[in-house]
Amino acid sequence: MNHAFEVATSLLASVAGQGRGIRIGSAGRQPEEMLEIYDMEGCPFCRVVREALTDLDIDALIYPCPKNGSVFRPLVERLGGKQQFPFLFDPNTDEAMYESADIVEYLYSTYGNQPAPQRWKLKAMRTPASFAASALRRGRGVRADGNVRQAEQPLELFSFEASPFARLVRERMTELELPHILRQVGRDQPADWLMPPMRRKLMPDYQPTQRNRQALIERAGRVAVPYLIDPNTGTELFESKAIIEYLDRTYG
Ligand SMILES: N[C@@H](CCC(=O)N[C@@H](CS)C(=O)NCC(=O)O)C(=O)O
Repeated sequence: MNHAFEVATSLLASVAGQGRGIRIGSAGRQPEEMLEIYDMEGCPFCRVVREALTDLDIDALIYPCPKNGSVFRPLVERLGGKQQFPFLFDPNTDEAMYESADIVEYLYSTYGNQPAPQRWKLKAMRTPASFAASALRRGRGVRADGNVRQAEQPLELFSFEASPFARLVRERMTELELPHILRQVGRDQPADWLMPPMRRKLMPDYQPTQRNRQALIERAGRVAVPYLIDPNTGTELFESKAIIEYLDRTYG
């Protein structure tokens, strides 16, 4: 499928998201040990949880559980009793739970020190918007590809939930059942809103304030999303198209 077309429908899906999953608005305390989330990129309920993670600026270990997937699905059943997604396990408190609304509330009260903001609570708006985003992506990031090579160590993806480019990579990682650390690169200052090429021209001395943006500058010399680190092969790269091609070549 044409990459530009995929980016366009992914952008429409971000518009459907009503602005959630772009900026950091409720950052509180970071979990000491990484939260574990069993999810599917294309699941509307899972999306709402990932939007909250961007708002709270919390990184998480994602275990993709696409339909027909055989890698992490059985684990969820062992941990929680059924195959339903999203499913959260917090190793800091030993809390485990299903239900996106409960997970969102738990994340805000435990790590944001406040109740979930209204835009996560208004179910009548939040849920149809998330379904619309999934519909626009026509079932991508929901079904396992089968015949995949497993990654021994989790990959790392620098992403924010509403990035149309990062979404395409997350979809592929779900289909390939690749566990990954989702590093939040949400926006927390006006300069973060400029597209990277324009920012390089207009603001050569751009200094990000967000921790993962600073880490990206240090590691890769610039901030652009998505950025993939694969510790299994020592590969690191920018650009959604190149990343998807790399994932297909290496794990597909
Ligand atoms: N009320 C639940 C609904 C969760 C739900 O229905 N998730 C679907 C995926 S979108 C699911 O787990 N389906 C079972 C499966 O994929 O096997 C929530 O908000 O978390």
